[in-house]
Amino acid sequence: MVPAKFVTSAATSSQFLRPEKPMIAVCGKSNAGKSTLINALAGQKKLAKTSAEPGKTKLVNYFDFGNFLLADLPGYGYAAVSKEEKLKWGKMLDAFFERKEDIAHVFVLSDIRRDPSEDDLQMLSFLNYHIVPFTVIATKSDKLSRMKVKERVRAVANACGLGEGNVIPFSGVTGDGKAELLAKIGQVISL
Ligand SMILES: Nc1nc2c(ncn2[C@@H]2O[C@H](COP(=O)(O)OP(=O)(O)O)[C@@H](O)[C@H]2O)c(=O)[nH]1
Ligand SMILES: [Mg+2]
Repeated sequence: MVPAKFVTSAATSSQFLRPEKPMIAVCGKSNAGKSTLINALAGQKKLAKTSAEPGKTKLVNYFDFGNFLLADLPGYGYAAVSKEEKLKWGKMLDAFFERKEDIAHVFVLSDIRRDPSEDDLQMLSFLNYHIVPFTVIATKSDKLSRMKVKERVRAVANACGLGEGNVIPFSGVTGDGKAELLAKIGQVISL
């Protein structure tokens, strides 16, 4: 695999890329582990910025992985932003998903230790409604024992109304789930 590269950031919908290869969008609450997942897939520590300070990414950041693109979406559901800013985000996400012909798949990230938030569930019903294919990634699996991971995958799947096979446990720290994620990406880009 060629090294993944940062392509560009979009601050407004007019700056969204028109991808010429399959694009997978990565979304989820601020702090869910989006940037960490992108770095883990790329095998680079600092491709996407990771931060302990949630809510910082307000841009759509595009990364080129050779045969596909990843779009790192602004995190939703961070309480400490103004109403005005939340509206702006909502509009940006709406505009992004409006171009669903540009989106091959969506990874919806959610911390494995928590049940999906209202925002996560809203995102999933939005994707269902617009018939955009997605996979839920249960992040930070290294925080739990193997047994707990299985238990939580079932719980997250249940809460999302999905089968267990549609929830992939993942850790950017140990690499748990990376093979499954790559297999999923392989499926998506071969379609
Ligand atoms: N233990 C552990 N921490 C993680 C993992 N993924 C992310 N984090 C931590 O969670 C915080 C937010 O991660 P980040 O990737 O920036 O989340 P983003 O806001 O969704 O992009 C950071 O402190 C990360 O180090 C993981 O798989 N395991
Ligand atoms: Mg991020």
